[in-house]
Amino acid sequence: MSLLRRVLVVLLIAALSAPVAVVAQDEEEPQMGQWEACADPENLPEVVTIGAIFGQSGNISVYGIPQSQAVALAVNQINEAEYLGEGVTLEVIYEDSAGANEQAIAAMTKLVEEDGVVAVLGPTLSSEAFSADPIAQENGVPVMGVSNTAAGITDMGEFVFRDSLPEASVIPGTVAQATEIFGLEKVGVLYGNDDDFTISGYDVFVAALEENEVEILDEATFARGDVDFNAQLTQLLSLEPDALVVSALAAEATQIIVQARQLGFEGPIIGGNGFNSPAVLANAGEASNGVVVGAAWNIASPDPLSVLFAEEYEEEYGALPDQFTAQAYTGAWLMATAIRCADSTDSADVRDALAAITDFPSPLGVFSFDENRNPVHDPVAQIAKDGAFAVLSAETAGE
Ligand code: 1QQ
Repeated sequence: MSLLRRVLVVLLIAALSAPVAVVAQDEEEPQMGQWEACADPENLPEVVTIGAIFGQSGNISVYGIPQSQAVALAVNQINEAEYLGEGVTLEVIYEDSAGANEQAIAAMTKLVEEDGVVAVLGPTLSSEAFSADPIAQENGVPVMGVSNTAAGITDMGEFVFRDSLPEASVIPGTVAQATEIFGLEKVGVLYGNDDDFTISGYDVFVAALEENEVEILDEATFARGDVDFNAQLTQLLSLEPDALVVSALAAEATQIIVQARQLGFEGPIIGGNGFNSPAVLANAGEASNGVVVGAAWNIASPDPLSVLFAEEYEEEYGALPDQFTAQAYTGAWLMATAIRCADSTDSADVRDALAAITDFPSPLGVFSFDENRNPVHDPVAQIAKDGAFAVLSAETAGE
């Protein structure tokens, strides 16, 4: 919160409660890192190093660059607050996975076996995680996905965590809400069949559509890197679906939205997590109006730590944060908290401390891991309106 706003809020509270104004002064400002479940650390070395693997080049960089920025913001705050103890600095070695499994494997191998990092954040894609995380698991180094949403990620082992809600925790609610608001009866389904996340999202969509008694008129597939979806879309739209349901990463999602509108489709386009980048809306332009997607976070969240994060992120980078940044920022704080509570750079101790985190206040809400190291909190359904994600309702959907 800016100083001015802070002052205004305090003045307002004081004015509204004059006889007990002292209460307002005592009230704590919302701030990260006030989770008091463990004592101040005393045994950490001057420099504690973790790794971060994000797709910072190529098509995936619309996710990976904001993720790196969000981690950097968190780490600056962690160091400023001396969260790991007096004179202790948290350092991050960033590696670019470029959306490529081989590159993710090379990055994880370097971080774990050469750099000797305490823990790793990332990699960006579920496919990369399935390739690279076994290296962390075998070496006993905790790894936390901050955007992996495919089924089975944490089944790789007890050192594998994620703070990103899986598609299975997000899509069913989105489909149920969209079905009700738009009165969906029949849809066409389009998905990438060469990526773990897009396949997993497809599986969850099919189950959710069945659950809501929405008929799947037909399905079509594509591969990562495809740019022309006219054949698949022409076929699906010839069946006159009420909505298109799409599981795709950002680059393909953008073209699918644009080309579906060019072919005259005006109905809702329901996407999975790949649609959650503002770059999809910006690059698709007006065509993105009516895109529906479930998320782990929306900027409209009234949670004080979410409001604060959005302000701080915007101030630092001159752009609004998105769901991926909220998850990456929270992930960095969670990992720092585990190191702080372990008061040790032993990876097994950090793993245990991470698994023990419950009710941690964060921009994602009050955060806990379940017994399988997956996040527990509520998702939010959104609709794209004039280039931004609004919370989905009959009103925002214009129905
Ligand atoms: C995954 C995803 C992507 C959309 C991350 C950017 O959810 O690969 O699991």
